[in-house]
Amino acid sequence: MQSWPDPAVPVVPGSGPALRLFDTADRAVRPVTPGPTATMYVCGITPYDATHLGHAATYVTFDQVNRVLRDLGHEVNYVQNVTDVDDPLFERADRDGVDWRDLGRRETQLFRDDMTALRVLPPRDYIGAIESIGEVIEVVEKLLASGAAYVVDDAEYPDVYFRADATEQFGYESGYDAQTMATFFAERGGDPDRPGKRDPLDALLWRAVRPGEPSWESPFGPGRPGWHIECSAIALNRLGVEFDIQGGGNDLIFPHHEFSAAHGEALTNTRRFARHYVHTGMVGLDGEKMSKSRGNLVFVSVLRRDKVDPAAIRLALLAEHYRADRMWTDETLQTALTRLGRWRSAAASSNGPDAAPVIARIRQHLADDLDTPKALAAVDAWADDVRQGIGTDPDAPAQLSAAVDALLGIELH
Ligand code: 5CA
Ligand code: ZN
Repeated sequence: MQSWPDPAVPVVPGSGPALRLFDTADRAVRPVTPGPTATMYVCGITPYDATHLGHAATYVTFDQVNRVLRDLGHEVNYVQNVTDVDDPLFERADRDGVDWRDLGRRETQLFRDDMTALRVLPPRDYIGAIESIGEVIEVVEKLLASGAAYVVDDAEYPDVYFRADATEQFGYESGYDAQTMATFFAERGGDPDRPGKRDPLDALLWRAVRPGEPSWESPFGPGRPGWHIECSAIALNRLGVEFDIQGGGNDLIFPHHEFSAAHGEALTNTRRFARHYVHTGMVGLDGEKMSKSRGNLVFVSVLRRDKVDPAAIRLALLAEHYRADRMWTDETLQTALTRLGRWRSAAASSNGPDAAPVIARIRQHLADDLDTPKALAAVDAWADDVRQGIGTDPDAPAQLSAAVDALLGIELH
């Protein structure tokens, strides 16, 4: 699929400390240690209700990771998918009397426009599920051949499943106990009661065609891919195993990322699909997680239509730590608008205090598990000084603007 336009990123003189991020699997903040090219896979949208502020928060977070890695001199090979074949998409298309492919295309385009407005750097490879069906078929064949997968004994619907016990280390990514796994599996798209499965936790790899559902031919019969194998195949084929960062919201910790990892490890006979599993907290509205099923959504496109500056939306999303579950309120946006105004007037001043120590602080806080609240506070303090007439460096406003653009994705002029 087409990605979206790449905004120019200013080069900031100097360099910051190495990036450390919380790893879900190890339950600790650890250094990210990529080679010259860092590799990152972030789970993309299911295109039927894009882009709400929860999505935006997640993609802005990984954009921060991308920006910090680039600032450290790495190339970033960033891959993202689009789940453009899935039940919720079909259901929405049915409800609205539109073709599910058209709905997917329209919502994906809206998402690209929103990401562009938020100055999120595009993935190098942006891959739809439809485009990757050949890749999925290939890996499902391998999993069947190795015994990691099996066909259920059902003449009508011979679905293919992955054995949860195919890898020894299964469960390491989430660290959840059996009860928690069972609960989340049932809540998040799993089918524990499907007759014929060997273990209630076994995950769907290939769904045999049902009447009225789209399907593709395969050596194991016509059907369509399961969810986890889509991300597994797309990541594996572009980044290889033990890529640097697997990302998404914390609602994907289990079963999605556990199984994506297990599929990848079973396919390659390795023990660790990604070196870091990074998860964002959930953004909510009115006391509840923002989700399509609850319908309590605030859309980036609606805010943009109401002429809200996208830089303020981004700043609002960066105001709290990415791992915190948090609520979006009118005040969140108001605070960001005020802050953006202050930063912009300071950036437009003819002089200010030396920018170098502020830039060093921004880098230091971002490297510390993306501590954006502290990074933003460092810019606030500089802007306050400018307002009070402290500082006489005529280059400081332009230097700080360039750093805020490169490191935080916020344009100040
Ligand atoms: N297509 C799958 C991933 S392969 C999917 O989860 N799609 S999604 O449209 O439901 O979500 C897209 C991304 O936004 C995922 O990383 C998800 O974890 C994240 N996300 C969804 N809701 C929220 C929320 N309320 N707050 C923060 N992130 C969210
Ligand atoms: Zn995914």
